[in-house]
Parts: sequence; structure tokens; C-alpha cells
Amino acid sequence: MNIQELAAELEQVSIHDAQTLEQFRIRFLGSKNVLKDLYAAIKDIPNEEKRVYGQQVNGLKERAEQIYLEAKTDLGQTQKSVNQDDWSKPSEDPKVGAHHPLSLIRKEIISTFKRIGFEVSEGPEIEDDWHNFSALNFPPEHPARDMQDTFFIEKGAQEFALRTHTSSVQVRVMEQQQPPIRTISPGRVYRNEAISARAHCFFHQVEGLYIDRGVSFADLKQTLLYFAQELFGSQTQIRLRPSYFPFTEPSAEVDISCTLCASKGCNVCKYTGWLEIMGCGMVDPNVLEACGIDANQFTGFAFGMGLERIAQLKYRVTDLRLYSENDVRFLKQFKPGMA
Ligand code: 2U9
Repeated sequence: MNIQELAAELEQVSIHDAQTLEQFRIRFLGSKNVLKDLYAAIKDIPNEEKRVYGQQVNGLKERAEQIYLEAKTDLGQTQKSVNQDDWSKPSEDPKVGAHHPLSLIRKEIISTFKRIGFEVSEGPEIEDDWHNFSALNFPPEHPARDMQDTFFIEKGAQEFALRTHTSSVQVRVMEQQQPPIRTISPGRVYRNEAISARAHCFFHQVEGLYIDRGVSFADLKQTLLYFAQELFGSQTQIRLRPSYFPFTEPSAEVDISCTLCASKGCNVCKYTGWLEIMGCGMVDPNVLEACGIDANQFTGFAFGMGLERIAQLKYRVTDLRLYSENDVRFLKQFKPGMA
């Protein structure tokens, strides 16, 4: 066959399955392909025509390669979805989604507290001043009430805030229920912060509240020790450092012994042997009274933690932005029970 005939054949070729693809490969690209005769004939072509002749044969070869690769790709894609060759072949593994690291942590925290009798309560993300600030003993001049720190929303004459903590949910529980109250509130909260690796305008909390007759600081410490050992391992120790929150008195920051270096000192714990994980305290009597609970009869403890902080310690993720970017390369690394 001459160049023109083969060029015409190439443009009319029909490749529709693996068999016709292989036939095409053998005819145009195999070890005894039809172009070999044309290459062999080059020695008989007059010198002044050799260059054009060679270009035409090379052009045929390139076109054949192009047709072959395109057909192979197309067939590969259809064969992935419809296993045409062999209907008895096992199907490919379905691509299942991964678990978001914050969901894994939230579920683990919830099940840990459920084991010791806590219930889960949820509430609105858009809150009024009372539930987010006033009932929680925030003084009128507190910086959290400022536009710089909180997102406010105006609806008609009324002003609402995107909740800055899930304590507002627990205020609602206290308003509706008399003690004993044992509840935890997981949820998203908002702060007016510039987004960076270390801060975000929203993050996730779990807060806890226990109110009954005779609840003491010792109960708080023992509950937090149980929690820390369940989440970070049975050797984990806790220490409490005095702090201040409007809604608790006394208040404390809670550290756990560094799980990485067994408290010997490393760059994660900044050579202190301790890692801060949450805040806590005894519920301020003003808060109990504001929510309709008699502070002469009942006492309570409360605690709050950021899920991103706990996930950071368990999974070593240091850039907060990764949690909300939904990059599958990040997300697919997380599996239940991995940390
Ligand atoms: C009621 C009364 C008191 C919840 C508490 C903290 C201490 C605390 C922070 C941890 C890191 C917020 O996410 S964070 O920035 N929280 O330190 N939260 S006590 O106290 C309450 C809750 C509800 C009615």
C-alpha cells in the first residue's frame, strides 16, 4: 500500500474495543507494521524526493501513534466504569469518604463524657445578648462585647451575636431544667479574628456543665483527670493553674503532662513538660441565679475546650486553616481510632 492509501485508511479507522485496538497496534505500530515497507523503500526514492517522502512516512507514523493513544485512553475510561472484558471481575473498591479530624475528636469526647452520665445539648449559633453574655456574668464593659471581638447581627431593632462559646447552650439548659444537670455542648463558635495559621474566625468547642447539691472542685479535678486519661492515655497527669473567666469562680487553666516526651521536655511542650488543653472552674453563683437555680442549694463545675486544640495535640496539625479548607489530601489521612 502506498502513502495515500494508508493515510486514507488511518482517517477511516474504527477502534471500538480492546480487540480492534490491538489489531490497529499490530498493523501500524507492531514489529512487522505496514510502515516498515515504506521506510524500506526510501533507498529507491530519487535523492531530491527523499526528504518529502521521509516527512510523509514519519507523518503517517505519528498520526498512527496519536490515534492509538487517544483510542486507548478512551477505552480505558469506559472500561473502568463498565468492565466489558470480564463481567466476573470483582468491582473496584468504592471511593468512600474520610472522617474529618474534628468529627473524630468530637465523637470521642462525647462518648467519653456519656460514659460518666453526661447528656449532649445543642442550641442556636445566633444568640441574643442574654444567653451569650449577660446570663454568664459578663460585665457591660467586657471586651468580648466589643465589635472587635464578636460578630454582631442586626435584625430590625434587635441585635444578635454569633455565639462566641457554647456556654449559651448551657444557659438555655439551666433555664429549662432544675439540677441535677450533667451536660456537654459541642458546637461551632465565632470570634472576630483575622484568619491565620494560629487563629480563625470560627472554631469548635465542647463545653461541660455539672450542677447538683454538693458538687465540689475535687469532683471537677477527678472528672478532668478521667477525661484526660481516656483521651490521651492512662499515664496522663493533669495540673490546674489559676485563671479568670467571668462565669466561673475560682477558675483554672488545665494542662496535661506532655504525651510526646513523657514530661521530660520537648519542642511541642516548649520544654515545660505540660500542654494546655482547656479551661474550667466552679460556676459563679451569679450565673446559677441568673438562670433560675438557687445558689444556696446547688453548686456546679464547668469546663470548655477547643476541638482544634485537642486535634492539634492528637494529630499534630499545626495550621488551623487546614480544618476548614476541605482539601481531600488532608482529610483522607484520618481514620477512627488512629490517634
Ligand atoms: C455555664 C457556666 C460556665 C465554661 C468554661 C472555659 C472555662 C474555658 C475556653 C477553652 C478554650 C474557651 O475554646 S476556648 O477558647 N473555655 O476556658 N469554659 S469554664 O463555663 C461555663 C459554661 C456554662 C452556664
